[in-house]
Amino acid sequence: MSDGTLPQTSSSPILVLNGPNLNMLGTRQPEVYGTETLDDVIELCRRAAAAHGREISHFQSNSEGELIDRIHGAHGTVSAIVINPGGLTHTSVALRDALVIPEVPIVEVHISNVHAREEFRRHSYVSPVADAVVAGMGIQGYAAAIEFLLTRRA
Ligand code: DHK
Repeated sequence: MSDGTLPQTSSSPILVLNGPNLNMLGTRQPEVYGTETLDDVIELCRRAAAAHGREISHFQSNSEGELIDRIHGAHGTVSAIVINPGGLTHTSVALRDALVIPEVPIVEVHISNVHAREEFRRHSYVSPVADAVVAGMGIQGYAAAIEFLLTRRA
């Protein structure tokens, strides 16, 4: 392809993105986010995808710009995106604008039930550009998102 990206096919990896503070899973407010780590999340995602003969790629950053750069890089190279934007969910128009660029299905995941917490967590800039939203299932929500992406009917 002229832009140097790989062609996007149905066998391209699913990109799992985690935003600010999710590198602290297992340590950070375990009563809210549980005791499992980001490594556990990635392993769970790998298994969920492998059950369908598929692979994931993953990226976590505490930097909004790095996440946006990774999303730009997803154009033409991934088949879908599973994203927990962390606190950027509630603040970032720029992240929302980036997510439409790859033109792939998107599932927004929240470990906690954001609707049962502070008022400011009820608004998401990402939800309007997501195909589905998962909240309150703990880290199992990531596996549910992958299962949805790999089994849904158009
Ligand atoms: C994670 C965060 O870091 C928060 O900023 C969101 C989300 C909720 C979660 O539940 O995974 O408000």
